[in-house]
Formats: sequence, C-alpha cells, structure tokens
Amino acid sequence: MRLSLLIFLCLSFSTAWGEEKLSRKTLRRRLDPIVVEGKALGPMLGQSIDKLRLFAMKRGKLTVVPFQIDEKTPSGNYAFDKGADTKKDVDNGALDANDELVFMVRDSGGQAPPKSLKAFPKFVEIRLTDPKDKRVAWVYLVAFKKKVPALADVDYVSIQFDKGGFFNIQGKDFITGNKRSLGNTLRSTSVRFGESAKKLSPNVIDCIKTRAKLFYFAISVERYGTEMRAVIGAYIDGPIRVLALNVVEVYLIWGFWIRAPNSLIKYYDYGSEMPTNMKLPLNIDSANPASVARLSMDLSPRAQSWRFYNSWNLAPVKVDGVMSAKEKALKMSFPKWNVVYGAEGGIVQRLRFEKEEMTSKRFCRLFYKDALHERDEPENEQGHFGNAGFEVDLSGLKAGVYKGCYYTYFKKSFRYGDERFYLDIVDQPIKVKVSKGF
Ligand SMILES: [Ca+2]
Ligand SMILES: [Ca+2]
Ligand SMILES: [Ca+2]
Ligand SMILES: [Ca+2]
Repeated sequence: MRLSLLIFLCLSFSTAWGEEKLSRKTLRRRLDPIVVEGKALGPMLGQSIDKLRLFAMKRGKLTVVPFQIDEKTPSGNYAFDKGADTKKDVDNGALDANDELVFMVRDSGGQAPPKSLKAFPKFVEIRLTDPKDKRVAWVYLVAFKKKVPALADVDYVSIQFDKGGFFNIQGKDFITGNKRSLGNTLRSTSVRFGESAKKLSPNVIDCIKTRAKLFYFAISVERYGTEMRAVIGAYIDGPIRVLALNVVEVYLIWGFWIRAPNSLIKYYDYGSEMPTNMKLPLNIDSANPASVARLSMDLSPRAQSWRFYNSWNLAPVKVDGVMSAKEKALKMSFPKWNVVYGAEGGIVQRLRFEKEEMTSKRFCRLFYKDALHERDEPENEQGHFGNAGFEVDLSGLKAGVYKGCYYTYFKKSFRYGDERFYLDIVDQPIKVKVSKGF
C-alpha cells in the first residue's frame, strides 16, 4: 500500500515536471526572421488582418510581440503600399493563402498553459524548432472580434527616401544607403555601424560593384554597374522588414536588356536579402575566355586595419591596399561566404543560386583584390581596397530565368567566427509547426 502510493507520487511528480520542462523556451537563435505562409495558418484564413495579433509567453504572461503580415496579390506579387507602382490584394484586408506572417525568432516565448489561452476567441499555436539542436519556442497568432490590443511599439528596420530618390536603411547595428550612386539601388555606397543615427562609425565602404563580361556571337560585351538601371519601384515598410521591388535592367547589346523581373530587396534588422530572377534573353556563347559576372563589395580606405577571410581561407588576411604573398595565395574556389571585419564592425556576404551548378562551373570563383593603385571604375575612392565578392561563370547559359539570392549581414562589434550565427539563417532554417487552438 505504502509502496504503491510512493510510485503514484513519483509518477505524478515526473509528469508535472515533464510538462513544465516541455513548455519552457529553449531556442537560442535570435537573428532569424520567421516567415509563415497564410495557407499554413488554416483556421486564421479569412480573418481581418487588422484584428490579428501575435503573442508570446514572457515571464509567465502572454504579451503582444512585433509582427507584420505582407499581403500578396492573386498573381503572387507583394501588395506594395508605398512608392510608384503600388499593388493591392483583392480580399479587403483579409488573411489568405498566399499572404505572409513575419516575425523575429527572438520574440518567441514558452508554451502557454491552456488556461491562459481561454480568453482568446480564436488562435493558432506556432511551434519553432531549431533543426540542429531541437530546441523549441512558441508564439500564438490570435484573431480578435472587437477589443483588439495595441500593437507592439517596435520598429526593427526602416527605410527613408530623400528628395533625390536616394535612400537609407536603418537596421539594428547599421545604416546603409546609395547616396553616391545615382539611380542604382544595387550599388550601396555607404555602410555605417552604430545603434542610432547620432553615434555612427565612418562609412567603411566605397561601393557594391557589379560587372558582366559576356560573349554573344563572339562579340565581347562589358557592362558596369553604371549601365544598369535599378530603381525601387514600390515598397512595404513594416516593423519586421522592408520589402522593396527592385527593377533591374542591364543593357546588353542590340536592344537586348537583361531583365530581372520581380526581383526584391528584403531588409531585416541584421542586413539584406536580394533574391534576383535574372532573365537572359539569349543564349551565351560557351567561349574561351569565359563570360563572367562579378558582384563584389569594395571597402573604403577608411576601413583601417580590416581583415578578410572566407569559407576556404579561414586565416584572416590584412586589408591595406597591397596584395601580400598570403593574399596572392588565397584559395580562389567559389566561396560559401566571405567576411570583412574590423574595429567598426563586420560584413558577411553570400551569393547562392537555386541551382547549385551555377556556382560549380569552371570559372566560378572568389573575387578578391587589395590593390589601391589599380583603378576599378565606377568608384568613389580610387582602387581596390579589400574588394571581395563572387565571380559567376555564365558561359554556355541558355536563355531563361536564373534564380539566385545575395545575402549581406552587418554586425557591429564583430568577432572572428561570428559569421556562424548568420549562416544558420539559410543553412539551418528554423522549422515551423502550426497547431489549431481549441
Ligand atoms: Ca493574398
Ligand atoms: Ca489578403
Ligand atoms: Ca593586403
Ligand atoms: Ca575603390
């Protein structure tokens, strides 16, 4: 009798403890944005977006956390509400299958006990799991009928345009802009680190550089960033991300333009993602020399005592405007990622394609030059200064659409190895599971 009572006590104790353990937030990741398509949010479909709020358990209390819902039109374009070429969804502000719920993983919390959810008219539970270590966290999307709680007072990232059409993007650790690059949103010309506009480092970059050397019917065509048209057509500026429609065109030859239809720039508080659909209007020769496109970031000599390293060259080399023996001996294979960093901060860059063979062709490689005396127009500060990026071999590509994405992450107080937190965003995407509320 006494024994069975003891066993009973043990069992009930372990169950209670088990539940408690289960419901705690264990997820450690902080940087990742979470994007959930409407179609995964079943019971919330058709609800008015105005009346939705996202909650997380914080210190034992369900608290409103920052989120945004980006609507998409039936044809799959974002419903940009600002700028020149705005679009509207057709369902009068309701959540539907192709709209997107977006929030930051850091705002998640523990699992809410059922009694704390009783007051919610309608909700779904969203569980987040890190695929690497199985750590978990939760948020709750709630649809209200009448009394809707206030939104969280947080704006992680914002975009400001000035009269000339130039813009600045402010994230957590940085401000970037294209002030010195007329009419080309791809060519950022400024990166400054700091938490507020008042306390910023000097601008550490010269500019982002794009180059294409193509062979078409054995005619060599060279194109520089200045011959591109890239403008922000329309945009969404929410608390979690800025989405801008990037209209990119590169004049090729004989009236042909390489167009990048529906290309976007997504800015989060840690940096940018630039998914680009490159539409080649014609077949490119499989010639020797190769047709190559280059994308790189040239630093400014103001970036003093900065270093470069990457996925194939883990020992940092000195950025000082001179190619050292170590720099000349860098392994030039196409990098999984590149890092430049110094006292002001660090910048991680990645270029990935939907089809991996795009980066495994013969002339795909690292681009790296640290040679201040060698001009590399167009530029604001003469010469290559830790100019690091990617060269993609376009030889033999057939006409068609090629999908890729260019990622740039900015971090102040960057320490060697910090890139690992950013690489997980794409390499180890957080798993999302939505369950119906009772
Ligand atoms: Ca929609
Ligand atoms: Ca909608
Ligand atoms: Ca050097
Ligand atoms: Ca330069």
